Amino acid sequence: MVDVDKVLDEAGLTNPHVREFVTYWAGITGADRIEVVSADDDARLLQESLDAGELLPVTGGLYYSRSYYKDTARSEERTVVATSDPADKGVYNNWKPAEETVATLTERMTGASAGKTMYVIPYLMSPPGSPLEAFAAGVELTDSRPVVQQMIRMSRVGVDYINNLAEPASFVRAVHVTGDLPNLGQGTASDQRLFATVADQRTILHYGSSYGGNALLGKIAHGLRQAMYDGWKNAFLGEQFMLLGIVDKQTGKKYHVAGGFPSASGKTNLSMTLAPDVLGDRYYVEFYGDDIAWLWHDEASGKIYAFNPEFGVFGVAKDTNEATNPGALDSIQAGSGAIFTNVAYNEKTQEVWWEGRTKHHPDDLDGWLDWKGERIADRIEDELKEPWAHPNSRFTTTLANVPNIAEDYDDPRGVPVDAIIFGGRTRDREPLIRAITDLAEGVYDGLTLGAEATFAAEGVDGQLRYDPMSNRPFMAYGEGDYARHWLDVIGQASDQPIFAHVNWFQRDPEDGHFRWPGYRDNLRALLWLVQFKNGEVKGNVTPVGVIPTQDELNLEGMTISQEDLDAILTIDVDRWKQEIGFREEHLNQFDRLPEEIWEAHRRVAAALEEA
Ligand code: GTP
Ligand code: SPV
Ligand code: MN
Repeated sequence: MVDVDKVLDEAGLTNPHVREFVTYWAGITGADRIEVVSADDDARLLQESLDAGELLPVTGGLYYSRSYYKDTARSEERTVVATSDPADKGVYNNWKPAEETVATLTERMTGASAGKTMYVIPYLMSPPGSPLEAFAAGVELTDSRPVVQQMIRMSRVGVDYINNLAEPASFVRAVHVTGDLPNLGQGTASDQRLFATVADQRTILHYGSSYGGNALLGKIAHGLRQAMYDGWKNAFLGEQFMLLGIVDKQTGKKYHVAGGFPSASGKTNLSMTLAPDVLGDRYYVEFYGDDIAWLWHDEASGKIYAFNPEFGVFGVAKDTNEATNPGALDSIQAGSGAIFTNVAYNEKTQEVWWEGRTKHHPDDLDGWLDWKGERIADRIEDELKEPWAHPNSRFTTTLANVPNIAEDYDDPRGVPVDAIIFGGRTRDREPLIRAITDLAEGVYDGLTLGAEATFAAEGVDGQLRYDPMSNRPFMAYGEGDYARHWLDVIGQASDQPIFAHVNWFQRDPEDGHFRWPGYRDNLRALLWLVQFKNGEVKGNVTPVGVIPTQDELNLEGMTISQEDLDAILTIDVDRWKQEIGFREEHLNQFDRLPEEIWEAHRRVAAALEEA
């Protein structure tokens, strides 16, 4: 049995509630050793992982890891939110009673870390000193060293964050036990994995994975699911949002845009975007966050404020290259300390590669291993077309490595939000951008965000589904209550953000090409939105919002066919009428959906009938 007190004393971990929590779970999991970590331990832990072969070296002081081949994405089916109030059950949160969930997980975790080290990671999901700091402290226990290295990049890690809490007992208790990955029955009827956020106990228990979204508990489980629940009870919003600033050098003004796009649908790309060359003299984009934002009403200014609770980026590798996202490449260059997961790796040259990194894969196959560790040169005919990297392969790097990081990204006061945008992968119907000026219609738009699912979750790629506010996989409570909470939080602001719906993914039904070039050009749509909010352009009023006219959208230096432009700046009324029927079914599933949302729905439906 480990002498827990001795380890905690030596680490200077004094918070008695944390000590009690660590002692309890050390007993359950049966770990052989306990180690308290801080960000300063990073170099030593990396060396230990290299020595143990858990990490492989990448040229330039970077790192490579491979996760078990059945463990490469979030598992939505195995993820639950548990509370002791059945009224918290929603359509998407996989609600379970707290007591039985804790009992099941305690049983699965019993003795499951035997022979391993249990790392104690005290962390903070917030810039220190923020108004929401009371909800940001947590302690993750994990039996995986690579999880520690990732957490050190993704959150602020050190004992001081939990020793000096205003309320010493108020921290998220997060336990991660990897389990015996080859014997968990992933995807079968006897799947042993279970990922639970016991929201009303502020406890997170995840068993059976070492992949990011399932294992970095500060990020998705705390930063999103738990924050969403805490926000409901404490007047803030925890959302899967990117957060960026647009600086207009000519006027000296700065605008902040928060945006919810489903997983692997462009948040990282947009928040790191470079202005198109022709607009670069006047505008630039500043990065605040690419995956999570917490939003609240700031009484002093009457505005909605936001910050990014994370400390790093866990970005999709696929298609990241000099043209699509030079900022991301910059953030993972030599010296950044970045960690790659499940991309292709060359064991001789220690290089990495993923689909879309370059137009063609490297010609010389010598030394290249695919994401499963199999030699590419040995592939038989049938396997040649298979990707080298997993489609959900990722890179992990700290915010400070992002070249367009905003100077005030760490400011605990956050930044005022001028616009909230929603968007997903939608091959038809959704125009490039439609602005929405009414709060209820904006919230209604978020609730009815429909998109094609991606490889960020197991087994659902390409499927069309509704994804409220892009939070479907992270929903903590019922959708009707969630809508009410959104109306209440944003409704408090006297100076409210404008809403908009964007779509970079409309396709030509004939040959499937994207009608809008996307990436850097997406800034053009956001600039129009800012101008519209400022009253500088009027747009075309349609039943589903205001769309830019072709003259208003700045298309200088850009190539797009007239046919594509026409398609993305118009509304297909018949297709939208059909959509209204689907939305009605979708919204009808939700208990206690506010009347304001139904009114918004009926207003849009009636306007379409008249169109
Ligand atoms: P999560 O980290 O899973 O929450 O994803 P994310 O929303 O941050 O997604 P990300 O920005 O990493 O983009 C995922 C994929 O979408 C990448 O393969 C991008 O290349 C692609 N993508 C991003 N923006 C655009 C765009 O404007 N047009 C097109 N066609 N693809 C895009
Ligand atoms: C997502 O899937 O939305 C992510 C990555 O941001 S993960 O950490 O895997 O959830
Ligand atoms: Mn995400």
